Amino acid sequence: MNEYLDLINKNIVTYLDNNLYQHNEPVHEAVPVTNAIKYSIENGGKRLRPTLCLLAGELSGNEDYIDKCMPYCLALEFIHTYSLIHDDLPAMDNDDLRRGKPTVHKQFDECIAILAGDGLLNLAYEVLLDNISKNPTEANIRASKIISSCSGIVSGMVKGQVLDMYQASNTKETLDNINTYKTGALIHASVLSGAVANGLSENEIKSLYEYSIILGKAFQIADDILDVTGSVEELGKNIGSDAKNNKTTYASLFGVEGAKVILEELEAEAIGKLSIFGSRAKKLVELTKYLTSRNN
Ligand code: GRG
Repeated sequence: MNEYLDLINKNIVTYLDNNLYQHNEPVHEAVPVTNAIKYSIENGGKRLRPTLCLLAGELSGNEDYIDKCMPYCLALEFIHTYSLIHDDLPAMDNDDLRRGKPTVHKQFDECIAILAGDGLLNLAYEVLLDNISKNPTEANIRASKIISSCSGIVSGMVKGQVLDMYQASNTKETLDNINTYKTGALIHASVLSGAVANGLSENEIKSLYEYSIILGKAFQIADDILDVTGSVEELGKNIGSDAKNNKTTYASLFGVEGAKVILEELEAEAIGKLSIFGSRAKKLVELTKYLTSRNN
């Protein structure tokens, strides 16, 4: 499905080899943390956020869209992986399996897991700033700011995680608000960073903005359904985590079948937002269908 998977994985490994490990080998005190970063990021992960970034960039028709997207791909996957490590901690969702392996705090310890997440977050900003210093364009500054605000406390993923940890009520409105920030914001940043960095028109960016908001919502609903119906083998993480943590989800509010109907409607709505791109958006349409019908 994902023609970009190998390319993204190769770039992640090369970046970490060049910027992290060789400076820490063999006796640097931070070796356990770099090992935990390697452990968490190098095996597994669907690389959906980098893929969305590349597919949005590809819409530009630029020959060098991959080069323009790659710093964002790395930053997005670093931030996403840090968020998974921290989300799995005992103070948050307290999970012991992720990407088919023991979570970082189980494999190493809690201190290492916290620091590995912190390290990944900082690496993300190093990549973005390095890119800006090499290519100081308005587009790169704007795309980097989108990633930073979508990851943060005012209107990003950290805000969503706070809302999720302290769910104020179990209504659909509360849930939608949590999902918009916790899951949707980084998906939104993935699509928009690729689009902005590649100079898509404001009209095209607006359509992709609307698309990404709907996609983020659909992605989380698919995740809610899989937490009930999925298998540990396919997901690489424990199922039933939402029920265990008394989380309200689309599956608990509407039942699995009800959530599936809503998901289908959102899929159609999201794809509709891509119509201005015509056949150029074929791959993005395919990815959207995969994301809403995925089993992992
Ligand atoms: C700790 C600040 C902070 C935020 C955590 C990631 C997150 C926010 C919460 C995880 C809870 C969760 C399961 C959210 C659903 C959406 C999601 C992020 C799923 C995992 O992403 P995938 O399926 O995972 O893209 P892979 O492993 O394929 O990268």
